[in-house]
Amino acid sequence: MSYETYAEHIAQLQQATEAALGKHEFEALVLCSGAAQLKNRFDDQTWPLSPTPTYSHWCPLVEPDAYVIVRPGKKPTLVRTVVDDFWETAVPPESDHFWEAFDVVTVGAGLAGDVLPGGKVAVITRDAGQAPPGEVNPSELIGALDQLRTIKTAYEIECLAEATRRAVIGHRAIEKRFLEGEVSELELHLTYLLASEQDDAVAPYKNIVALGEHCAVLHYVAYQKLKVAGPTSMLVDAGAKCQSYGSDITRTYARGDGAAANRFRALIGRLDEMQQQIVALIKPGVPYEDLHDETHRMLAKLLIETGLGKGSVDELATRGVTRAFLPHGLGHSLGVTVHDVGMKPRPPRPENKFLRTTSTIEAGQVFTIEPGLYFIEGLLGPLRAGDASTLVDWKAVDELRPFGGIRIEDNILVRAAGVRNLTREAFSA
Ligand SMILES: [Mn+2]
Repeated sequence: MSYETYAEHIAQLQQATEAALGKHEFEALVLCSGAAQLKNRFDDQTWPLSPTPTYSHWCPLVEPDAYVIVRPGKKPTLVRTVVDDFWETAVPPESDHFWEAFDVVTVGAGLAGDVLPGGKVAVITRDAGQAPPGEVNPSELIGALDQLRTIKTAYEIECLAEATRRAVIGHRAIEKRFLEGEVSELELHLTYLLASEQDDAVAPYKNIVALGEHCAVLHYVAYQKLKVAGPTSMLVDAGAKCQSYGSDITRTYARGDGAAANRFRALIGRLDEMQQQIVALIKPGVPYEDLHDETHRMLAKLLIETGLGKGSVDELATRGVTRAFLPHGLGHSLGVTVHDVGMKPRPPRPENKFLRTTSTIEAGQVFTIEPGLYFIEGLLGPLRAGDASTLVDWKAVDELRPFGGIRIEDNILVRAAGVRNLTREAFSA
């Protein structure tokens, strides 16, 4: 990676940030990486640093007590706090492309205050209790800066594409290990980390690695050591980082023979097709929530065609049947945080309450498309007990329940004409 587009990324950010500072009447902006935080007050260990996202938008350096200072008409300053410490050291940055964009100032412990600007300053930090002087986390300015994060620069797209390629290396390794036979969730999780060259603490989010009925737990991270043999399923939802940018990819697999395993495998194939049909509907101007609604109609059709659902598409989509099989939202923005900001200008309609994305699709956005189909007792139990019970073939549900569920998730860049599917592109390379 050459990161030749980084200078242009900073130039665009500088221009847009100057406009936001002018509008909200600030003379300078201080973005704080954050302070080292104790895991709890009775412990002497600190959490790995996860910097303030607005800081990471400018600077990929992961160090505590670093500051990016933005002032109209001036080259941005990067203040580093360098401490003489023979116990610990920060992970060095993976490349040197960013230093030249800043005037770099190095200070000793606790001395950053000497070089930070005075006047009407906005300070954005994850650690408000340890903030330097200024107006801390002004909400309107944060809203404006969050908006900037929704349309990716060429540099950000390059980082997200690379983060996707890195994750796909892990996905290939975990698929291979799963299909080989007897294996535990813990071993699969570690296989992914090793192949994608990541420590658990620096992955964009904790890997979701589930076998069998655990695939029905949407955020399953309780990796068990128990070795599982024979026909079963695996759901793996795991990403990787490039600079500060993270990918977020899910695949589901089935292993072994038998009527139930074969039926579940066929269902994975159908959901995979459906996911690509949703991606094909993406274009600038379409409200994201419309895609989510269309997903429920497509899922209703899939349930009927695979023998899980009975009745009409309309009944299944409007009487809560599809929402019991697919409770979460269709996707979310990606960037320096895995559920990135700025694409939820209003809450979703009540029946879509977990949808994180309600903005209109625009060129330059990068978001996930991640439909699923799960057998979650807490949602199917009430459905089975209610009026809509006759719309489901419960025998088929009970046959598939040990496989937990399916999710297929890709990372999508919207372009003026069509999309670039960063995930399928990396899998087919
Ligand atoms: Mn996701």
